[in-house]
Amino acid sequence: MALSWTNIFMALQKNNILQQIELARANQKKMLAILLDPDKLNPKDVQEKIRSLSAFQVDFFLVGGSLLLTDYFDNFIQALKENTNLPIVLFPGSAQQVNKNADAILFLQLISGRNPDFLINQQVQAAPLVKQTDLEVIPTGYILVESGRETTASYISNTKPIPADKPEIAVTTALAGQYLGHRLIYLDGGSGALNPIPQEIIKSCKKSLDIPIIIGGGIRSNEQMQAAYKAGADVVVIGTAFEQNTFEI
Ligand code: 1GP
Repeated sequence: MALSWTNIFMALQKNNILQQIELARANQKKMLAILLDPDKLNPKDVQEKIRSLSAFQVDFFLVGGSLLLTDYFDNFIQALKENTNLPIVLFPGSAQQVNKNADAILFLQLISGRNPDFLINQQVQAAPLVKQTDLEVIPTGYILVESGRETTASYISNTKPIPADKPEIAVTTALAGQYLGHRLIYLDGGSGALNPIPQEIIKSCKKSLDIPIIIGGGIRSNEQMQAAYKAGADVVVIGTAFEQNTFEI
């Protein structure tokens, strides 16, 4: 089959997700990513879910979760691919969640924690699996911030999130991530967080960092999303509110 320019352009786009995020940041364009957790959405419901998102300007999908309770991760990615042309980016809770059929992977290091398993062990397990794929690998400093109650992410990772009223710890951690070579910083309150990441934390990180910032966890309304953008988020991630169809416009 001859490749059309549209196909070539789409392929180029898919292999340059980091570049797209950096370009958007340089042009002060804000991005929206939707997190789909295979534990919470059946592959047969993917089509309907994608349809329900058509009113939103979604830039890419994140797929993953702290746990993996189901055995249809692969089918889930397939179902998603069949229903969208947007990039599919893995957001793995562990090395088990590497999948060759996605477009990219956030190669996460949980730098807010002091658990060697999520600082280096999971990455060592994942590296040979990633090597066998064509996934775009995006080194990402992942920072959990306290968000009102213990989240699955902090419980499962056995790490303490950064206190919500300590922006200076968030900034120094994020800066360390940047100097370690991470290309993105993801500040996360955790899925279903009671409170989104405080604006003070986003603002302080924005002021100090030269790399894009992703903000997620507990964003349930357009107002909260705009507040995160205004404070300096380059990408906002929404999972639970779209999963439960409760996002307030
Ligand atoms: C969780 O940042 C994501 O890791 C999304 O959080 O599910 O609370 O939107 P929510």
